Amino acid sequence: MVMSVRMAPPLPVIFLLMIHNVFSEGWGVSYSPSHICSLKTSSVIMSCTYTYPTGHKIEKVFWTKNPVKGKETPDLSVDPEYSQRLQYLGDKQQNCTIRLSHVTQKDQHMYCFRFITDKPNATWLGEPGVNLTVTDLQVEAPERVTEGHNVRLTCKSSCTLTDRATFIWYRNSQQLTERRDRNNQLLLQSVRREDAGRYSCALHGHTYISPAAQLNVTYPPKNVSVSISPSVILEGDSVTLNCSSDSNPPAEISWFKGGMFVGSGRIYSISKISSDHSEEYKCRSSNEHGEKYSDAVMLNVMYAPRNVVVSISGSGVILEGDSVTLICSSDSNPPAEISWFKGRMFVGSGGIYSISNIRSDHSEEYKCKSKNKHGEKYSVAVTLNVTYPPRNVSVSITGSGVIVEGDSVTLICSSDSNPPALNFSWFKENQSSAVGSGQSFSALQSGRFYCEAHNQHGSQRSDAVTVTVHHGAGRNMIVIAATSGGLFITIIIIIIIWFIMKQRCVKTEDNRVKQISDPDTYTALELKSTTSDLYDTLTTVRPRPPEDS
Ligand SMILES: *[C@@H]1O[C@H](CO)[C@@H](O)[C@H](O)[C@H]1NC(C)=O
Ligand SMILES: *[C@@H]1O[C@H](CO)[C@@H](O)[C@H](O)[C@H]1NC(C)=O
Ligand SMILES: *[C@@H]1O[C@H](CO)[C@@H](O)[C@H](O)[C@H]1NC(C)=O
Ligand SMILES: *[C@@H]1O[C@H](CO)[C@@H](O)[C@H](O)[C@H]1NC(C)=O
Ligand SMILES: *[C@@H]1O[C@H](CO)[C@@H](O)[C@H](O)[C@H]1NC(C)=O
Ligand SMILES: *[C@@H]1O[C@H](CO)[C@@H](O)[C@H](O)[C@H]1NC(C)=O
Ligand SMILES: *[C@@H]1O[C@H](CO)[C@@H](O)[C@H](O)[C@H]1NC(C)=O
Ligand SMILES: *[C@@H]1O[C@H](CO)[C@@H](O)[C@H](O)[C@H]1NC(C)=O
Ligand SMILES: *[C@@H]1O[C@H](CO)[C@@H](O)[C@H](O)[C@H]1NC(C)=O
Ligand SMILES: CC(=O)N[C@H]1CO[C@H](CO)[C@@H](O)[C@@H]1O
Repeated sequence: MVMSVRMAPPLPVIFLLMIHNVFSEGWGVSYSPSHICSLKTSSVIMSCTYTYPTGHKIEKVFWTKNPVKGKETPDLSVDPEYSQRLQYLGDKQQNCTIRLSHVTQKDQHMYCFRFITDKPNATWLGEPGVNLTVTDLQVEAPERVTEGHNVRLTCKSSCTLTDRATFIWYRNSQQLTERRDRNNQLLLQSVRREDAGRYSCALHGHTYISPAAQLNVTYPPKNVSVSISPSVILEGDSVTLNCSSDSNPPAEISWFKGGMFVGSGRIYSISKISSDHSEEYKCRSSNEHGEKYSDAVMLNVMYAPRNVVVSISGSGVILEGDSVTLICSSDSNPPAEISWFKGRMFVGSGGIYSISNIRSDHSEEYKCKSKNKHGEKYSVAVTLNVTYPPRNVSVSITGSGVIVEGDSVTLICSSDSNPPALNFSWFKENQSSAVGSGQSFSALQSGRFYCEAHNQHGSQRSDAVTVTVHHGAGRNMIVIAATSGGLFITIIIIIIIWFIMKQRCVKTEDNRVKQISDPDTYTALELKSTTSDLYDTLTTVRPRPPEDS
């Protein structure tokens, strides 16, 4: 089957062949195109026509590769490397087209058509033949590109492909549909992070896909954030701050506490946290393209109440009848609940406790309790100092029990007030001007006397007491009686006392002073009719040892 011009042909034939290869009329093979650049694994059609002088009849046609003068030109259709892949599409008249499928780089040769006619020694080799070049595809891309820049990817072939098919691009095996630039180029404008990936290219209608090329998009840090663990921080806990950021290349992390650098590395740990750490922390993430700070985090350190203090609203003096507001302040996290206690009794809750129309009996200890889920604490108790003007002003008497003529009796003014009354005025009834001042007053004459106690909030006057100087039987007697029981009772008492004294004093000749200032005593006197008992009662009420003169 192998047809060849092995035997050395006679000179005229050689001449004919050689001459006719180039010049001979009627003999020829033409290839279109004569140079084919084909993609690896694809099928190549080598279009071919041939001519020969009339009268010849084609006996044999075949293709061979890389013919060498004087050497055998084997038929490719019997070459095991080709037999499965080669298909003669032509005929035995003029069309010598073939198809070679699944081409590889090994197929890069010069392919020539040869035919033999029925005339003796008439054989023709179409030289030069088809120069087949097989190429693969390579993605040409920069190793890395910075976000925002433009980048052009090229799908490279080693020769200009004869088949002007469209290029297709893949990123991470997903076909891209947009942004194709020129025929074999992919233009990525203003590259984003998402554009990073493995790029490969292919030709439309061909199964071959290029090896992938990695496009690395670098960018400054973004999404810088701090996570805190644990999420609820109790004083004394160990706390870990974790700075996460997205950047390429990976960022360097620095930590700042209230603007001051405190450390570096992605993790920042605080052991035994105190509430002093309740400051703002932030991290900075930086790489060669830029830096970015995280939002500041407020470490929220929880702690039990402390510094629990009661304060009284308004300043200065609390006057009876005022409204008073107590404020409980405390330091805690989370905020505490406040309860109020008067003595040991719960009286209310909330940060503010109000007492309207305060009375002096509110002068008790108040304290508040501050409580959150981490603990509780009581304030120091405060005592409300409720001031009020003098009240229950009364006159009592001291001095000797026996007064001779010319002696005096001392009257003492007492009162209940806050602050205590320091200013006293003494009056004699029916006299407009004061007859004395000071807490005690010496009365020298008969009359009805009363005192008036003052403090800065006001004054009050006492009931009047009656001082009576008796001149009788060589002795003087002063009887003082309060008038609160009424003039009538006083007169009766004076008469009774005078009667008793008269009976007793006949023997003793003593001058006696009786003083009665407690109204209750008069009630007792009224009920008792036995005269001797009455005197005992009086001395019991105001025990005062009799003094002999
Ligand atoms: C040769 O044959 C092929 C396949 O049948 C055909 O595609 C081609 O057009 C023919 N060439 C000519 C010049 O007729
Ligand atoms: C085939 O083409 C290639 C590329 O153009 C060239 O390098 C090579 O020399 C050619 N081969 C022949 C036999 O002409
Ligand atoms: C970064 O932030 C952007 C915008 O806030 C968001 O869409 C994206 O999911 C974030 N990326 C990461 C990894 O958190
Ligand atoms: C820090 O946070 C990142 C994600 O935000 C996480 O993957 C990583 O495990 C964390 N590191 C630690 C030590 O918690
Ligand atoms: C991208 O480039 C940066 C900088 O050269 C490098 O640190 C990083 O590892 C690269 N990333 C990938 C996925 O190749
Ligand atoms: C004042 O007097 C009234 C009645 O006389 C009495 O009920 C009250 O207890 C007295 N107050 C004081 C503080 O002594
Ligand atoms: C109460 O207040 C008054 C006036 O401010 C003052 O004179 C007095 O000493 C106070 N009493 C006490 C117990 O603090
Ligand atoms: C005592 O009270 C009287 C009467 O209100 C007043 O005139 C006097 O100035 C007061 N004296 C003192 C020392 O407060
Ligand atoms: C003194 O005054 C009282 C009332 O304040 C009155 O009842 C009495 O009659 C007066 N006595 C004299 C002597 O004026
Ligand atoms: C010169 C030469 O090779 N001539 C040959 C042509 O073909 C005939 C028959 O095939 C041969 O006998 C000749 O020798």
